[in-house]
Amino acid sequence: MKMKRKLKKILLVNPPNIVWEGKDRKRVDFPIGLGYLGAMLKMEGFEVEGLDVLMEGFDTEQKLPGGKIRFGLTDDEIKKKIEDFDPDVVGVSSMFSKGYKLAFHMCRLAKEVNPDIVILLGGNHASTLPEECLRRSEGAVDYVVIGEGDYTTGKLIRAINKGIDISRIPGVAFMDESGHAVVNPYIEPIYNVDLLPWPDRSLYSIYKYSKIGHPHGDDLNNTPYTTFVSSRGCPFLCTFCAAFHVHGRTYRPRDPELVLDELEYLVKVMGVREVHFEDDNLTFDRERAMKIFQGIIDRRLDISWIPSNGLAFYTLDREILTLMRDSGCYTVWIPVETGDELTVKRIKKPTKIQTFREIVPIIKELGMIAKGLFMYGFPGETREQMENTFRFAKELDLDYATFSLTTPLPGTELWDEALKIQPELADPDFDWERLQFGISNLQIAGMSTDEMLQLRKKIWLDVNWGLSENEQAPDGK
Ligand code: B12
Ligand code: SF4
Repeated sequence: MKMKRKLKKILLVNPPNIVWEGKDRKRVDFPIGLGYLGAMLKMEGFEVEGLDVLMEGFDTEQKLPGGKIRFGLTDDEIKKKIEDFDPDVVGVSSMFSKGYKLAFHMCRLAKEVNPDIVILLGGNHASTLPEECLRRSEGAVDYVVIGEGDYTTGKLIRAINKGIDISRIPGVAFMDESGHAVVNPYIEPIYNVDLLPWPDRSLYSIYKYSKIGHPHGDDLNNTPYTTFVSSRGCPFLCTFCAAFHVHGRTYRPRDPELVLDELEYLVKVMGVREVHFEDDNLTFDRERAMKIFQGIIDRRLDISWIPSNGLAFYTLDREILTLMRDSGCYTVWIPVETGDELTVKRIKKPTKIQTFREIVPIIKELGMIAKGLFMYGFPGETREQMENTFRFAKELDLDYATFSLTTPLPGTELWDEALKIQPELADPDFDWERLQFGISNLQIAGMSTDEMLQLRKKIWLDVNWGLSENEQAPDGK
């Protein structure tokens, strides 16, 4: 595919999303992936603006059929923003499978404003299913950027500008002139992540996210806060996890001193008082993590922080947990997933159940909040195995626990397992909106959705509030 254009102005968009009424919570955080992309594109000489439709229109809700609510700016408001900036390229993030329709809708809106706008789609869902995104977006998406977009996006736009054959740009998928999807070879992970510019936090105001205050995990002690990434990638093979579709299986840490420089800048220049680490595995390299935590203390950054996404639990002990507490960590999200020995092995989670028994009391004793993440309803899991998880959740005596119905994400081993039990998942037009952790209506555990939800309600009320299933939880869940 060859065409010559002069593309200069790029709008990077976090599209509207859906939540399921009463079952799901609206959340929005500084979209750090787009922040990284914007920083690199600016460095490469492009004119870049950001539009976070979710953040700008957080309180704007529109009821959709089937108990869903769309939130984010309205179509007219989105179009007006696009018209005002008048971009040559609109890059849309398609991170979550369940948000795929609205990501495509966003692309269509941009084409309605100006059919000449080149539309790029990137993020986890787009990287997992590039061909499908091209097909199902019905012409609204021109190119899918697969994997880390930091270098590929600029390369692609420069190639279009120079009229270079796009099939020569790795990490890109597109429709050829005969309407066939072409998926170029994938890129290698970015091994030296220290060479990347810091995410551009002026593209989406961190102060606005702080004002909204609905972050990942709901923890927020101090504002302004921002999301932060100190490493990319996780080498483990958990069967339910989709993170590798973008970040691969190679752990790529940033130099701790450079991480601390960015943190110091955020504190001293931007006034940041809380940091949410979105690393898949913040403590994977224990010594490196300790250097970062010690550096927060030595540089007197005086922040609060949380590991919002992931910790390698087997690296934790009293020494590192004390340093975490002393450097400002106040909540530890604990990815327990299951309390059933057989299930731990089946899902390939790199932890032992006994570790949680040892670590949770230390977290609490040190004065941090211990919150547990559990999953139940794995393919073939018996009721007894689920009960093992629920009993374990009670035994751990956590400050809070969430229970997700196991939801297979595309391109994971869990998806393949679920497919064997539920062949309808192979439907090429499968509705990805169903993949929501609170309501997943996939019958992968040989139990009805209602039964699964009833179990969830019971355990939720019991573990978190000591209430029976006929009572109402104070958090409304
Ligand atoms: C932060 C996060 C969130 C935040 C998002 C906030 C935000 N706006 O950023 C919140 C809390 C909202 C969230 C919620 C959920 N999440 Co989440 N989340 C993440 C997490 C931990 C980190 C994402 C991140 O910042 N990565 C770091 C940056 C640098 O990478 P990146 O975002 O991927 O961006 C790079 C590329 O993707 C690409 N790129 C990204 N966007 C674009 C756009 C264009 C145009 C281009 C060219 C390139 C490009 O370039 C970037 C730079 O290299 C990921 C795990 C992961 N490792 O990705 C899960 C992840 C994305 N989440 C996931 C899921 C399932 C969910 C939930 C559905 C779970 C639930 N409870 O129901 C919810 C749904 C939310 C919703 N309402 O729909 C899955 C998605 C898989 C899928 N196929 O759906 C992931 C991959 C987790 C996993 N381990 O499987 N999440
Ligand atoms: S340890 Fe976490 S990030 Fe790594 S594969 Fe497992 S769930 Fe995914």
